[in-house]
Amino acid sequence: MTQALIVIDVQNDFCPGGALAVPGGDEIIERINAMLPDYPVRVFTQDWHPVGHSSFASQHEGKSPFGLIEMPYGAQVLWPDHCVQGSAGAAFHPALQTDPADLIIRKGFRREIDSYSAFFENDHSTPTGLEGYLRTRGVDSLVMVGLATDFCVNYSALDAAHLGFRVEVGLEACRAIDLDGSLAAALDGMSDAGIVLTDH
Ligand code: VGL
Ligand code: ZN
Repeated sequence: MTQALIVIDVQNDFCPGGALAVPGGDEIIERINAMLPDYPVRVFTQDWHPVGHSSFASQHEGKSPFGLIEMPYGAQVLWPDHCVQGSAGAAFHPALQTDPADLIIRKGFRREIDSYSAFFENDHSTPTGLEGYLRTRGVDSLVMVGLATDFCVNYSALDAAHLGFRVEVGLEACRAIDLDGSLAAALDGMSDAGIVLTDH
């Protein structure tokens, strides 16, 4: 078994003071740094949106952040402008050790489509390429940590499980946005999909 650590979106905008701050988002960083040496394969993701991305409430007249709209691919939560390509908010948190990353994968770079998952964009069919990278490196088991538990970690873990990887989510190294019960729903959904939720 070859196990990869997948570190999801530990970026300034998802940490306190950021544009889409996840409560306690920076509290997980020391734990993630300490986990890195234990894994032979280490992948980091970065939410990486162009200016004017369609998931930004600012692009939809009369809409506010955390509202919902219908996109061609289904319902989409609207967000404050965040993780704009090249901005300070899109950078990794400065306390995160990034040198050990084998691969950094960016997602959400197509203006018309959001991408929560590290594997597929929100249409559930456009691949990011991460599956091929992991398979060609012989990875069959994943440990996922990062931000946010109920969005990008959740969708990444579900896609990975559907693709046939063994998946663990280290909940102590994740923090949630928790919009209208989204954390409880995500935990239930991950358990139902056979994802192992641990105290890492
Ligand atoms: C995320 C909302 C919008 C995440 C990314 O990383 O969980 N959430 N973009
Ligand atoms: Zn985003």
